[in-house]
Amino acid sequence: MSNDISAIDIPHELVICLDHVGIAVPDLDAAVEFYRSAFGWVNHHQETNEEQGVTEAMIGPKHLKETDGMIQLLAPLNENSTIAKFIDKKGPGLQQMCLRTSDIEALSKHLTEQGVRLLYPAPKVGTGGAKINFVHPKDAGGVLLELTQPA
Ligand code: CMX
Repeated sequence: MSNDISAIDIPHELVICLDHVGIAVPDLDAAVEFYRSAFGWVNHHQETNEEQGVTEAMIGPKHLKETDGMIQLLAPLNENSTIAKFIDKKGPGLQQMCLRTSDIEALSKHLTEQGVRLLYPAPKVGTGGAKINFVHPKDAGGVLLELTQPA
C-alpha cells in the first residue's frame, strides 16, 4: 500500500488530532463523578445543545494540552434525542469518535469526492460554537465519526 498522501491530494495539517471520544450516558453528573474519582479528570466545559438533543461535558486531565484528546460525556435531553435512541438500542457506551480539522469545508469536500457520506449538507454548531459534521458509520468502518473545527 502506498504511503504517499499527496496521491489523494490532502494536506497533512488538515486533520490535526483526535479531539474526543463521545460516550452516551444516562446520568451526566454520575458519569462526571466517575471520571473524577477514578482518574482525577475534571469537567473542563459543560453545555446544552438543543439541536443535538444533548447536555454534554468535556472531561480531561486537569492540566490539559491543546491537542490532548478528551472524553465527551453525552446525556440525552429528551426521549427523541439521538443519544436516548442510542442508549435504548445499544445501552450506554462509546457512541462516536471525533477528529479535529483546521478546515471542515475543505475536509468535507475531500471526503464527498471520495464517496464518503456526511450526515449534514453543511456544518452545524457543536461544542463551544465549533463547526461540526459527521461521517455515516456505514462509511467509517462502523464508527460514527464526528469532524470538528473549533470556533
Ligand atoms: N456508532 C456506530 N454505528 C451506529 C451508530 C453509532 N453511534 N448509530 C447508529 N449506528 C448504526 C446502526 O447500528 C445501524 O446499523 P445496522 O443497519 O447494521 O443495524 C446503522 O448505523 C443505521 O442506524 P439507524 O438506526 O438507521 O439510524 P439511527 O437512527 O440510529 O441514526 C445516525 C444513526 C448516525 C444517523 C444518528 O445517530 C445521527 O444522526 N448521529 C449524528 C448526531 C449525533 O450523534 N448527535 C449527538 C452528539 C452531539 C455532539 O457530538 O455534539
